[in-house]
Parts: sequence; structure tokens; C-alpha cells
Amino acid sequence: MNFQEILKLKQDMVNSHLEELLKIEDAPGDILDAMKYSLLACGKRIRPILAISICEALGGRIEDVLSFACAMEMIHTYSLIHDDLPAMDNDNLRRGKPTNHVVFGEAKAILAGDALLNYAFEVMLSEIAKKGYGEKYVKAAEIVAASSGVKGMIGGQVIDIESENSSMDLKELQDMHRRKTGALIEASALLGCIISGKTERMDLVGEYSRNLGIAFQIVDDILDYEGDSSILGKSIGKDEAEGKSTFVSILGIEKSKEMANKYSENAYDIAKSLDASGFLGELTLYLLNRKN
Ligand code: GRG
Repeated sequence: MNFQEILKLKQDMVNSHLEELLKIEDAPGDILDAMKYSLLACGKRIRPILAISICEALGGRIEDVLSFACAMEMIHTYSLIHDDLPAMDNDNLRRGKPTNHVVFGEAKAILAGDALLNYAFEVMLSEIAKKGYGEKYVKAAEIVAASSGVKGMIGGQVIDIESENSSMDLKELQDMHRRKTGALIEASALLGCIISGKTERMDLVGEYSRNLGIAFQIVDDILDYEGDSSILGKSIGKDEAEGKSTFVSILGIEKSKEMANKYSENAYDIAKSLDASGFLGELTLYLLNRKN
């Protein structure tokens, strides 16, 4: 099987498990519809695929990591729903569809995001309880919690909001994105490593995912500048229109591409020593060259 076929297989596996997990009984009204509307829309599933692929590459079992991996996708999707709200970015297109609040209303979209965040933790905790897993799974859940909290993604969003009317330098921008985008990517990779049992590879996995996270965000900024909204499935050019600092606004488009290449190369080199199958390396290149 080639890379694209394996990627599709993994996306399908994540999608099926998400559907299975979302068979929640006793959810009143249309909250479950609102949760599924965004969660089961066609995202790339990068974070769960990263968790699964690292775990697999280090000799772990997919069935042991799949629920944790899907929990990461729930947290990521919650962040997208909340980020799109009128009080945040006020976007009306996400994953190729009208945003959650456009369809379900603002109050329901807030609750759908909250519900996905809570459910992610319910899924991880019931996995720990069900399988009688030990300390390492608790550690994995702790890393996930920290990555989405004030030290991680929420903290990054706070920096973003507070810097709305001022420009950032490169160091400040990188710090914001290390938290806002990088933290969930790093946590996905680390949880895969922890669940594989090969914790002696944590440092290397951390370094791989931090390089990948920066490259991922630079590419996100490049696509926001010169991508195609109909392929991306979300609106573009808003950061520029609102005068927000991005890698492109600070470095220019060519230097941004050079920087994305540099961090991807770093990640690629580490991927080779983490994953003999080559999938992780190819995933790194796919994320660099993506159009959505
Ligand atoms: C509002 C709690 C809260 C957090 C906001 C992460 C974040 C902070 C907002 C998400 C929106 C955003 C612009 C993030 C930066 C890059 C990024 C994470 C893009 C979307 O991720 P992809 O490309 O999306 O993996 P898909 O749809 O493929 O899953």
C-alpha cells in the first residue's frame, strides 16, 4: 500500500471509531446533532493519526491508542467550533460547511464545543477504567489536559486575543503558536509514545512533534495567504484583513516557505529514526505540501 492508501485507511479507522463513540444515549434535544455536525465533518484527522502512527511505529497496538487518539480529535474540534464563534473569529465556513453556530445558533455551538471537550475526558477516563490501565495512561491523559489548558491551547488563544491591535515579533508569534497549535500536536505524539510503552523515546518524539507543529502552522499561514478557500473548506485572508501578525506578514511569503521547509526537514530527519516503515516521514512531507 502507498502512503495515500495508508493515510485513507487510518482516516477511515478514526472516523468509524468517532461514530461509534458518538452513540451517546440520553443526550437531550439536538446537542448530539450539533456535536456530530462538526466532529464527523471531513477534517484531516492529523492529531489522531499522529498518535496512532507514533504508537504503531514504536511497537504499540492500535486498539490501545485509538480512543485516546479520538479524544484528541474531539478537543481539536471543540477548539474549532469555539474559535469560529462571533465572540472569537466570527467565521461562517469550516470543514467545507457553514460553521456550527450558523446552523445551530450561538448558545448550542458553545454547548456542543463544551460537550466535546467533556466527552473527550469521559472517553479517556472510561478507557482507563475499562481496561484497568496503569499509571502511563493516566500520564497520557494529564498531558492531553495540560495541552488544551491555560499553559497550552487556551493560553495561546489568550495571547492571540490580547494582541489583536498590536503587532508581534517572530519570537512572540512562535510562542503563541507553540501553545495554540503546537500543544495539541505535541500531546498527540506524546500520548502515542506513552501508550506504546517506549517512554525512552519521549524526548525524540517531543522534538519531532515540535518541529512538525511549527511547520504545520507556517503552512497554515501560507495557505491563508495564497490558498484556495474552496479547497481549504474555510475562509481565508482574515488575519491579513484584520492586521493580525502571521508568519507571512512578518517574514514575507518566500521566507515563510523556507522556514516551513526547514522545520519540516528537521521533523523528517527525526521521523526516519522513529519509524522504520517511513509513514511518519511521508506524513511530514504531506503536511508540508498540503493544499487543505
Ligand atoms: C477557542 C478554545 C479555543 C481555542 C482556539 C486552536 C485554536 C485556539 C483555534 C483553532 C483555529 C485555528 C486557526 C488554529 C490554527 C491552525 C489550526 C489548528 C488549523 C486547523 O487544523 P487542521 O488543519 O483542521 O488540522 P482540520 O479541519 O483538517 O481538522
